Amino acid sequence: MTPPPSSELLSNPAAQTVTDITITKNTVTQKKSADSCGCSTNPNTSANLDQRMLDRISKHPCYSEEAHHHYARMHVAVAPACNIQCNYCNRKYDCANESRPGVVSELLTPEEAAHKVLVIAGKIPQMTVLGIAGPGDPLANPEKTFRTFELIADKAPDIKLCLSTNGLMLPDYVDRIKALNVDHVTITINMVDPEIGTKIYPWVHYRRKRYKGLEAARILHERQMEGLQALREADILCKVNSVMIPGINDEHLVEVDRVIREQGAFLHNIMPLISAPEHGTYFGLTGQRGPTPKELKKLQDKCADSNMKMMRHCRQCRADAVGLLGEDRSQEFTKDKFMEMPEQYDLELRREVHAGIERFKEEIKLAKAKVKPSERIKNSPKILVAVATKGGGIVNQHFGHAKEFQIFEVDANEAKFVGHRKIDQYCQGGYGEDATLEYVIQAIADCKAILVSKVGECPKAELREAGLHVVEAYDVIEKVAREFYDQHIQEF
Ligand code: CLF
Ligand code: SF4
Repeated sequence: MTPPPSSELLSNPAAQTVTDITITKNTVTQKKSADSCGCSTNPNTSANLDQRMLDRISKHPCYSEEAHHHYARMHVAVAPACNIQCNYCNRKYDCANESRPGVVSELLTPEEAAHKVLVIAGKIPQMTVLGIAGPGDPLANPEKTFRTFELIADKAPDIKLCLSTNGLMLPDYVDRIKALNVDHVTITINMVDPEIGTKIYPWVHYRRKRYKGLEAARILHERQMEGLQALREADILCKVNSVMIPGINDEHLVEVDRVIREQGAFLHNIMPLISAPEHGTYFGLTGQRGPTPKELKKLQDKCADSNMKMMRHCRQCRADAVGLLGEDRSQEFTKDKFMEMPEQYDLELRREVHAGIERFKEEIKLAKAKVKPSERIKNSPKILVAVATKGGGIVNQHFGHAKEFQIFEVDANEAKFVGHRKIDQYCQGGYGEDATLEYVIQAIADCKAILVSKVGECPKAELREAGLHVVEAYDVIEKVAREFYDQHIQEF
């Protein structure tokens, strides 16, 4: 065993906010300091990717499922305007192509944004990616977007730059994106058939003119395809986001998946439509529903079968998100707070922290390898388990503190991340809420077990009564999940 990375992280005061990781012979423990609080065709396994590609994605929490357990991203909300209208978007809120509807971010100037990045780069050294994803479209605000990237590239050279766009203006800016060394670009593509596009986009504003109906959808489609091709020619990694809208584009997304794969997209992220009347969107007001988790997984599985790399760990984060994908630390860094904080960017320290994380990842890999059978077992039944984790790839969260469960599909060969379920936190001020527990049980009703670091006797009894096995452990997720599977295989 290599020495625990925690010793080096904790010996440096500037690293006190990072996750404190300790790994011993059979047990992994992970604590937070006081300050801190996938794929069936898995794109992120070394078997599928060459070394150069692995280096490009290994610290990007969205492009690598493995990285999302360890590395964080942040967004800066510098791009207010948009040039199209999506029926799932209300302009009062953030761009719903990369965000949950109903979320409002604080707008920043490029200089304020650069200051925020340099503050957070010191406080959260495992933050490796800066994304611009709204609140409107980054390329409808090119000067603010590119000025922000320039400032960061100059002052924080190890931070990867990332942007997410609807694609309308992308072909015009690929050269500039390349020149700034932005290696990751997301395009939201909801259709490759403009007829279907007319049900999603009422208008686009292109070259000083507003287009409606079929013409609008056709322009958007052509520009998205042109942009995707230009990214491929420029060797920039492209992820495609698609919003799954039942009855409108759900079946069609299989075709979208095929086309974007042919056009060279690296990763496909199919996200559920989130729709409610209170969001004030067209779909919300007309009663358009979003997909169930089961419908979403079925579509993702179908597309993954076609060999497309499929992202399943997206959290539809806000345009000012900060932290690991499953956590939201944006409220610790509101404008009134971060403008008072000093910049603490320290490249050497960041490199040390990342080296510690990489060593920790190796330890996890070894622990996973130990529970893998020497030969692949065919046709073993698959089950789902729900995991409470604060990150690091470890079962390390108390049941009552979880705000989401990671869902793993387990069989006799492996435990594979397949998604997450958001829930309301059960424990509120030291007391559990019965109504919340009922809702939590519903959210994971299709799982066979729940893996947690600890759970109180009352909720444990109710979880068991609802048919769930309750496993209390503090160890590598895949190890706990696989051991549970082997012990209970007769039941599946
Ligand atoms: Fe941000 Fe998007 Fe870059 Fe990631 S988010 S701009 S690629 S750094 Fe990630 Fe958030 Fe999902 Fe986006 S989890 S909404 S996919
Ligand atoms: Fe809203 Fe984003 Fe669509 Fe623009 S691209 S309308 S900001 S969801």
